[in-house]
Amino acid sequence: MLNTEAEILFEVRDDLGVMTLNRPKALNALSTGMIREMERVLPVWESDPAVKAVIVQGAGGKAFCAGGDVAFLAREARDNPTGTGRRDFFREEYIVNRRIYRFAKPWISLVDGIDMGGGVGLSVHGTYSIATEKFLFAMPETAIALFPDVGGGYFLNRLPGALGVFLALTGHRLKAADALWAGIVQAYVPSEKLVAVTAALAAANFSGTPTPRKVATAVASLVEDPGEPTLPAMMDDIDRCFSAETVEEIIAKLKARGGEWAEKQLTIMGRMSPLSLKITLEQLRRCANRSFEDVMTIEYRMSQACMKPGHDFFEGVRAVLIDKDQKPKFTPTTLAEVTPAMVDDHFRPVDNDLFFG
Ligand code: QUE
Repeated sequence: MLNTEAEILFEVRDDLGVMTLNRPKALNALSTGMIREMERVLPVWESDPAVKAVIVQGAGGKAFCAGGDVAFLAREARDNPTGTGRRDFFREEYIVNRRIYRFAKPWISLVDGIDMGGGVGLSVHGTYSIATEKFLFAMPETAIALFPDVGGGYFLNRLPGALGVFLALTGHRLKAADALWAGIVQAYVPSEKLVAVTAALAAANFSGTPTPRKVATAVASLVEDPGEPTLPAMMDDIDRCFSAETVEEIIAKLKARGGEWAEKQLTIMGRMSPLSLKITLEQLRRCANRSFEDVMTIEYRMSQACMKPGHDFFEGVRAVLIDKDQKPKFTPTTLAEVTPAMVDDHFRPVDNDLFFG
């Protein structure tokens, strides 16, 4: 029986495993329960001959997935500071991210809406993502003093030029045409054609190693042109300003560049947690040329440092998601006051460290 009240739905039909994120009122933000269900069902689907590919989608027509249930994490730190919920959430989420990255069958995301933060970890590491006109991507974590996790250290480092650094530090949003240009999604299909996409995938033959090519062939007749991307005209500025060793250097380059675009990026970064900007740039540096598994170990350590009571993360969640005053009081207030020791504290081994054998 399919329980349509559940936060996440799993259904096998026409040789496909269909996973539906089902918290539409919370934009399908990921709870520990949803993640735990994934790690219960996905290993079964991975070895079940009745499942030839997995399709992931979000319920409600607005979001694929807005991220993690960060309000829960903030609540636990306040009400039960010694609780294990913050540890379990990130640990189990990253294990799922890694399962998707290594999944033995095609992992196909139908991204018909908001795809941010933790949602990106469910889509971008798979075989093939399809965006619609409702698609909206971002890694917005520096606004809540987190960092672009769920494998951000892996995929952002593989984007063209300094695009990954730009997306990580500013939380810049991409629509389908830009995400397609950047390689974050593999195809554009109008929302109204997604039913036909599922039918085409059900009719397809997937055997052997899952590759984007095999999925592309199956959906070729449904794919459309999303229009002109905006990123190509921005890439010179992005590469010039966001290729730097330090956040201060990026700020200096944007000030030297001047003009409307550079001023806008300075304003946006001025609202972010200074500590978060610095740990994020350090994350990308440390994760460059590392295996997916090494990246998840680094990010797990970072996540646990961010979950310690008193971290900027809790003020970020309060200001952006709970009180919604959009005026976080981050400490330190300035980049200059963020010491190398504060940054290094996010990269130390932790108790019950996350390693993949
Ligand atoms: C940065 C983030 C998140 C965010 C906003 C940011 C994030 C996240 C959500 C979110 C949005 C709507 C919900 C919800 C969570 O917003 O990770 O439960 O209903 O999950 O600026 O990282």
